[in-house]
Amino acid sequence: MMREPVRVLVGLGGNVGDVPATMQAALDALDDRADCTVAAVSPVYSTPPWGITDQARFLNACAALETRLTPHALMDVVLQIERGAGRERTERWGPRTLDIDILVYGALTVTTDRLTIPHPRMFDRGFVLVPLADIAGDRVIAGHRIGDAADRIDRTGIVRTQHRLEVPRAS
Ligand code: A4P
Ligand code: MG
Repeated sequence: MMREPVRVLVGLGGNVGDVPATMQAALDALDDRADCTVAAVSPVYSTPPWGITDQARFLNACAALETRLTPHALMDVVLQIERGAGRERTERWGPRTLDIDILVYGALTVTTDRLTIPHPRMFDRGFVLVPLADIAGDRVIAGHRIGDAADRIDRTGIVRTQHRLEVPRAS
């Protein structure tokens, strides 16, 4: 069945290993699929750890995708990519090579055991909102304009890095 592509926003984060390389590999893997294209990628930010603060700083970025995958199929793909990056689930909010959160899926609201979209904690987090505003500042999610939410959020310790992620080229 052919579905119309949907614009999806994802957050990428990690604090173990060569995180920019892991993020780029994840974007390439998503883009290699016939049912998914990477449309935009934010700069990479260095961010203080949130939740469990006694761990290394994170690198965070956001990307926009165009995909025909359903939300749950995309979640399966994301989990597979996280596993491929050597992600081991130990503690919630703990250290990780790569975490990919589905922040927004078109205008859809999803609330199942496995998936909550829009991501329930995205508006509490500078490490999500700051990079997201770079690629989707004018998007309105649940009544909040991303750019305005990013302007209001605490950005203590959040700094833009020189790491550059590339939008995979069409081939
Ligand atoms: N899940 C439900 N909804 C979603 C969604 N919209 N996107 C489920 C992705 N996953 C979703 O996630 C647990 C399960 O959530 C998934 O299997 C999926 O079925 P997880 O990745 O195993 O657990 P987690 O990431 O440890 O927990 P959680 O609550 O997702 O944590 P977050 O929110 O991802 O936070 N500090 C900084 N500076 N930067 C970070 O990137 N990340 C975390 C993790 C903590 N502190 C951080 C950062
Ligand atoms: Mg997660």
